[in-house]
Amino acid sequence: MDILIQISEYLQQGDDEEVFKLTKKAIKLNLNPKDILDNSLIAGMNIIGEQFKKHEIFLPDVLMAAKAMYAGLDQLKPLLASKGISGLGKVVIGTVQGDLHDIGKNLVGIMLKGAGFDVIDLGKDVPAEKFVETAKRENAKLIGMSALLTTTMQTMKQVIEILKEENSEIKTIIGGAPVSKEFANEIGADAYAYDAANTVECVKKIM
Ligand code: B1M
Repeated sequence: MDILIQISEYLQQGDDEEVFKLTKKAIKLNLNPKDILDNSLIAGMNIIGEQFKKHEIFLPDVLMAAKAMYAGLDQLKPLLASKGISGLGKVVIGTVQGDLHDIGKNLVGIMLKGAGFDVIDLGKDVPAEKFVETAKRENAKLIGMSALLTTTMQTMKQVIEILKEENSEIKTIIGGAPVSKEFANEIGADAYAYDAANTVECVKKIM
């Protein structure tokens, strides 16, 4: 069986040891890291999302799949971020308050670092004020926010409102599964990105 399909299947079974071993093997076989990411790890996680939605699997299964995702992702990290340039400017990123989903946000951070941005990662469950305070203190030009829950997207709006009230020149980019270009326009975000690679393109355009 194709090694990428195998990785995806072990991820769906929540088998982090097999995902670790096979991702290592795929890297040794010189497979493109972006292919390993998209066609095994993210593909597997998308299936998990669908099954969870249909109540075919439950939260502990999703947690185990997330652990397995990290077993693969941690090995891909240095390869995805290997360009090693820096100095394109500071970006503050985080997952918004109330939201504990950080896999996508971490991928965005990896890709931005790889493209040469200085990334300050505030982690997950980040309140609106913390995004703004950190960006101001660090003299960052951009705030990047991730949300995976429809209920947490409104924190993005709060950040933009604070920036507007302060007449700040700090720009914003948003992303995450429930977020859309329309929502970005509605709340006045400077950009919306649909995945980590697209984030790099958008950030380069707006900075
Ligand atoms: Co949860 N979860 N989860 N979950 N989870 C979703 C998001 C859900 C869609 C599943 C479903 O029902 N199909 C659903 C949300 C429904 C909704 O609001 N519409 C959901 C739910 C309901 C929940 C809980 C409420 C479940 C519960 O407790 N009953 C709970 C909430 C906890 C909380 O946050 N307060 C919960 C918990 C969890 C786990 C902790 C078990 C785990 C997260 C582990 C972790 O992140 N460390 C988890 C997971 C893994 C998922 C799914 C299955 C996968 C998310 C993921 O990591 N995808 C997810 C289903 C899905 O999204 N299909 C689901 C892989 C990742 C690479 O993609 O994060 O989309 P993604 O990021 C992409 C792009 O979106 C984009 O680039 C990334 C790379 O391509 N992107 C950005 C993301 N952020 C960006 C920021 C940018 C730009 C682009 O600019 C800054």
